[in-house]
This record gives sequence, structure tokens and C-alpha cells, in this order.
Amino acid sequence: MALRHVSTSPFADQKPGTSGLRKKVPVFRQPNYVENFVQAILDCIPERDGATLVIGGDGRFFNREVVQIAIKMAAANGLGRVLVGRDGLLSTPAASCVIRKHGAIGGIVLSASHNPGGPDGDFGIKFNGANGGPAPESVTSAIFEQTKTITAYRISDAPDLDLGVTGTSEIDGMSVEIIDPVADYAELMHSLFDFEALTKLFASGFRMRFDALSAITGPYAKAILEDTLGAEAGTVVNGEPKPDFGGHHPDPNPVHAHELFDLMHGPDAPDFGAASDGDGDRNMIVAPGLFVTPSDSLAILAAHAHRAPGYATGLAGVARSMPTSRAADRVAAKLGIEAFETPTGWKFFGNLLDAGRITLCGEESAGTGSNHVREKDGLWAVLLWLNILAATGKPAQDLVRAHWAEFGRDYYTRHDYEEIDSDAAKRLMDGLRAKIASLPGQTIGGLTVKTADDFRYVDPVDGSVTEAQGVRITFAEDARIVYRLSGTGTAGATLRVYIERYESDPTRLEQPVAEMLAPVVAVARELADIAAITGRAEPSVVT
Ligand code: G16
Repeated sequence: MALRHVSTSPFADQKPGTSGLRKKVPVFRQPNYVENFVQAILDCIPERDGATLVIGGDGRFFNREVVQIAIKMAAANGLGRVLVGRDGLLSTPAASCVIRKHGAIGGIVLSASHNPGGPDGDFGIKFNGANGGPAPESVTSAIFEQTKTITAYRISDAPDLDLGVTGTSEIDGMSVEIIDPVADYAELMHSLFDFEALTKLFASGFRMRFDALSAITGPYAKAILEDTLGAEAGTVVNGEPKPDFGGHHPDPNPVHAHELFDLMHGPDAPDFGAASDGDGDRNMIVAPGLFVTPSDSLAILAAHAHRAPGYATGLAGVARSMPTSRAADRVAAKLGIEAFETPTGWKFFGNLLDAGRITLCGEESAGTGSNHVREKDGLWAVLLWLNILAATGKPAQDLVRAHWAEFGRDYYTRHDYEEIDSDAAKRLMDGLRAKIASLPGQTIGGLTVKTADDFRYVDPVDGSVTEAQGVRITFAEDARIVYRLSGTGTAGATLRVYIERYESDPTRLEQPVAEMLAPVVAVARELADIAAITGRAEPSVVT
């Protein structure tokens, strides 16, 4: 087969965001758009000659086509072997697991995560390195630089491969292994959790609902929960991955996973409810009658992780993204371990995990993970919860309440203003930044500002500095507001406002969240002049 050099010219908009390059499908379908970005990635892997690369994605619309392109470009760029998930499928955590287990140089992971799919939906491409984690900023910047000057890409003329059958073939001297997308991941889960105890839990009549939202986690959840651990058939719903997620918005939060949310708040609620997202790295946890915020979930998992065999020796430390509530810090303080605050983006946990400084990490955006891979991992979080429930013999809702009683409760909400005008969003953030210096000491809406800054992160491992990661304002009344712009949207700008307030009074641990946070929400709106600048009186999504 011939290897072709194809002339091309740069696209100006290939700057990776919070998690790789995410755009609308029609943008990716422009001639050469995918090829340019993949070539830029490959150019940034100097050791690629003869190396192994992992390729797979969340199965959304356009996944198969891009998998075929990536295989042919890998062959033309000197890779020795590619490992490809059957049907082009690999959940994001499974991709991370496969990269690590098989000593790959990295992986090309196709996903737009929780964003909707379909011909007019979203698509994404990101590069994960040899540690299995999203490429750090230094690499994503280098990829972006490459996209600005690209003049040609290399691709094999080989015909499309049959992705549906596992086995090994060859194109242009490169070996192509189509692998079972679930097997390596399931084996890793088995090594971390007490599968015997979990089997007994389900055998004792414990019932759960796992909503895969017609996205990638269905096959993983069915294989592990139903086929291995004996959860009753039908435990996993919406378990067939679909290119458009069956019209679902595959974002596991109370708004988009409302069927699960409603079931768990109704009379027939099973013992435990969980959901995962488009590419399987996020999770939502719901106890009967009680939604567990991702920030609380991280804290509770940190407090009890030692009950699972994979974490029996305890945790080295924990990390959370800056907008995530401070609940995990309270657990770390009690355990006497280090707690870190990183910018939003899983890539920022990579160095801490690689250096052994942390074992668990998580984010308010429904991501929780550990040092077992270098991505957040939805099903892993669910299995750790189940392991803790099996080990303590306590219902999930009791565990949450006991946690609040011991540590206090961080009431938390996030308000998203989606698809606002990009210039208005910038004006709003600039306005806030201009106010930072004058805020401390001021009383607004009954709350007194204690500190205000624009979050700047100095990586404790390599000293790299990341500026302007969000404006955070803390109040003397133990409340906090954080403002930042999303780095994963594909239309206009999304303003995220994170609002929290800590409460330790035992009589005030079960107040309505909206009521508890109303004064802080009012201050958040006033301080940033949200309605006047964005033209929006209310957020588009409240979680
Ligand atoms: C990605 C990142 C997360 C981040 C989330 C939201 O998750 O990996 O670290 O919290 O986006 O980011 P933003 O607030 O910038 O939109 P995922 O699940 O989309 O890959």
C-alpha cells in the first residue's frame, strides 16, 4: 500500500481546551480538519517510531471514520503497533488503562464527553500520554503550535479495516490489534475491589439502577455489574451505546439524568443509583431520596477508601479542582494527609498521581478517580461506593448523613450560563478581575469578603505555573463563590458560577440547598453584574 503525503493548510481554531479539541461535528467533517489535528499530535510524539499507540473513542457519531483515519495515519507516521477497541470503542478510563497496561506511547482518544452527539452534535479528539493521562499543557500547546504551521500530513492508502472482529492484522508494516474494549478494564477493577463481597451484596437482594445514558459505559457496566457480580438483569438501563446517545444529553447530573434522579426520589427507589457520561469518565451517585454532590462523593470516598482492597494501606493524599467544594480537604486534615487544589482539568492531577503524592482526586463536574489510571473513572467510582456499602453494611444515605455529622456539610450548587456571547463573557471576567483588589473587607448582601483572587497554580511537582484559572471569593461567613469560563463548550461561551457555604450546626445539616445558598447566589449575581452583562436573568442549568 502506498503512503501518501497530502498537502494541506492550517485551520486557525485547533487550540485544545480543558480536555482536547472539541467542536461541532460539521467542523470536524471539513476536508483535512481531522487529518491536520492528528498529524499535529503525531508530530509531537518524537519517540513514535516503532512504538505502540492506542486508538478508540466513545462511539459517538463520526467515531468510526476518525478511528480509520487515525489508524492509517499512524501507519504512515512510523508507529509499530496500534491497539484499537473493537468497533472503535474504548471508554476514556479504559483507554487510559490499556495505554498503561500495554506500555503504549500514548493514545488518541475520541470523545466530546458529556456533550450531545449526532451529525449536528459535538465531537472531540485528545491525546493521552504514556502515563495514560491527558497530555499536559506543555504538550497541548505544542500541538496547537504545530496546527498553525502544518503544510502536509501523512496517511496510508490502505482500505478501511474491519473494526468489528478482535484479532491482529497489518497495514504498511504496522500491526493493528483489535482488542476487546472491556477485558483489560474489567481485570483492573477486579484487582482493586472485593468482588466476592460485592457478589454477596447483590445476592442478598441489594438493588441498584445504573443508567448508562445510551453511551459507552453500558457494555462495561453490564459485564461487571450484571455478568460478573450478579446484579439482577435490567440493573443497567440505556446500556447500548448509540451514536447520538438515543437523543440523551449524556451528562450524569440531576438535570440530564432526571429519570434516574426521579426514580431515586420516588417510592420504588432501589438501594443505590448511579449514572455515567458519554465517554464513561464521569459519575453521578444518588442514594434513595438523596443526591450526593460530586464534591461530597469525593470526600466520602476518601474517608472510606481503605475498606476496598486496592486502597487498604490508606491514601497518600487527595486533590480536588479549585471549584470543587472543600469537603475533601476536611477529610484529608483528619487523616493527616496532603490535600491539593488544582485548576479545572484532569490533566492537572497527572503529575501528583505520577509522583505518588495523591491516591484519590476529583472534581465538582462529576469526576472522581484514583491512581489506578490517569483519567477520571465513572464505573470505578460506582464500584468503590459499592465496596464501601458492602464493607460497612450501611445504606448509602446513612453513610452520607454520618459524614455530614462528623465533618459538617458543604452546601453546593453550580449555575451555568450557556452559549452566552463570548465578548460579554470576557467583559464579565475582566470586570471581576478589575475588582479583586478592592473586594476584601467589603460587605455585600450581608456577606463580608475575606479574600479575592484569580487562581494561579504552581504545580508542586514540576513547578510549572498556570495563570488565570478562575476568580474565587471567600467570605467570613464560610461561603465561597468561584467564577470561570468553561473550556469544553463548542458554541459561544459558558459562564460557570460555583457557589458554596459550609455548615456544621447539627440542626442545620438537612436544609433545602437552594434556601441555604440563596443569599450567596444573590451576591454572586450582583458582584459580577451577570444579568446586565449577559442579558440572562437566570442560569440555563443549575446542578
Ligand atoms: C473535562 C475535564 C474536567 C473538567 C470538565 C469541565 O471533563 O477533564 O477536568 O472539570 O471538562 O470543564 P469546563 O468547566 O472547562 O467545561 P470531561 O468529562 O468533559 O472530559
